[in-house]
Amino acid sequence: LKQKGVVLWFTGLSGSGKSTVANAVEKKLFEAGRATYLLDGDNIRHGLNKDLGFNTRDRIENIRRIAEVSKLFVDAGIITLSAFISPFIEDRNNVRGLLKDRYIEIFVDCSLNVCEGRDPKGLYKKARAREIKDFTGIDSPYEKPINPEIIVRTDIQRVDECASEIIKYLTVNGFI
Ligand code: GGZ
Repeated sequence: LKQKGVVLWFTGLSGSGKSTVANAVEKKLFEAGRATYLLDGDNIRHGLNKDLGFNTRDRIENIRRIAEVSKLFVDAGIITLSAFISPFIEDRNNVRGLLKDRYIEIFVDCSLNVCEGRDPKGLYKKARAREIKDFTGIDSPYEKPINPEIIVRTDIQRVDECASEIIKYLTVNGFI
């Protein structure tokens, strides 16, 4: 009896906590004995998508490829956690269209102010100084989700609360 796969699609600003929350969810799923895989900038933008940058065209192609890879993992029955800014509504809707009922959108909501205050890699500082261009939230847009399945607020909730909320959604809706 094969487990049904699903993608947990984390969208939000740089520094919002997508990877952090996704890692916490993955840990809980691992403890529950579920097969998971986490896709994020570290394993995608340094490999498969290393030919892509951050202009609009490249971001669209980045998300398109990630959606296709996510679908392969989902077809293999794996709970796939994909954590990318994915700033455009149209692109996220295309992912939803590809994954159908196997797509769960999670808006990792955190104000630009708080994300910029965290600035773990100093990228916001560089973007403000015009040392890097097309930075999301500064000189490139982020379109907030309109009807995400789940919203977590990392500026007011602890990581563990966010992760628990997501696990609860998966349980209540029969995904796990
Ligand atoms: C946004 C950028 C940029 C620009 C480099 N804009 O916080 P991080 O560092 O670790 O995560 C960000 C990551 C965003 O890549 P994604 O593949 O998630 O973006 S998208 O879905 O929009 O294609 C950030 C870093 O790459 N980074 N330059 N200009 N983030």
